[in-house]
Amino acid sequence: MLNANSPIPLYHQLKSYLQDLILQGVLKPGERIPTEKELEERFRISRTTVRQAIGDLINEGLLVRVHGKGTFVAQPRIQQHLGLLTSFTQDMEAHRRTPSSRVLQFETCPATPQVARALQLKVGEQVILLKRVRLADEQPLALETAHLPAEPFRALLDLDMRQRSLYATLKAHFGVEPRRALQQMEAVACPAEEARHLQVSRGSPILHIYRTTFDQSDKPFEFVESYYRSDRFFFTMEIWSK
Ligand code: 16G
Repeated sequence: MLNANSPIPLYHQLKSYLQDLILQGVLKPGERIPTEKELEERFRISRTTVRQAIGDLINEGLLVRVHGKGTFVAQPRIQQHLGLLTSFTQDMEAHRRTPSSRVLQFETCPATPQVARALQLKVGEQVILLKRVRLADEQPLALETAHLPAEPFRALLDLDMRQRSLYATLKAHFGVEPRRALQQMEAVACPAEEARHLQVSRGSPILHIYRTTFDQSDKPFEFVESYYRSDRFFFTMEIWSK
């Protein structure tokens, strides 16, 4: 199957072969791929060649290595369009995943300078803090800490936010809908507490996002700090020339 006389390096041929098996669904998400030794013997190639091909596929996010267990086909990542203002629930439903949340904190607290600036409040004014681990099919994908002005949203605190969409609830109970958002995104090394909630290794790359969302009257109604698993999401956007 691999051709030693081809100008295409052997590691690249093996990589393309494995890539095709994954993209065609022959190797399924979560399935263990053959060991380095098995690939070496099957294709009569060196261990270095096998390692190079597998290493590339790990770096590209198609495979994941689990220490002591082997190398597995990665779960397909969720595509998020950066030009569309959607909720976590809508994103998951679009990918036929079942969303849920683990509520870590849901209470009022005084606005910090950062929160006050984003929500156009005074420092120390009461805000609702809602900290949730966001899951899809029971798997943690993101950690979100939302702040909303306590007035007019105080009645939110009586609701169980484990199975609810915040945006759908704001619309149903308060007539508030997101119209635009300012979003900032950076890659960081995952801090310890966030790593524990998201079941990733501490220090692994993660997306740190800030979003301020504005309603129909262009009033900011939420300021959210999120950590999104970079092994579970990728982002697309449409860009235009000047
Ligand atoms: C998204 C938003 C977050 C919003 C949440 C509402 C990002 C980075 N964040 O996750 O700001 O609070 O959706 O989701 O996209 P929900 O309506 O499902 O609760």
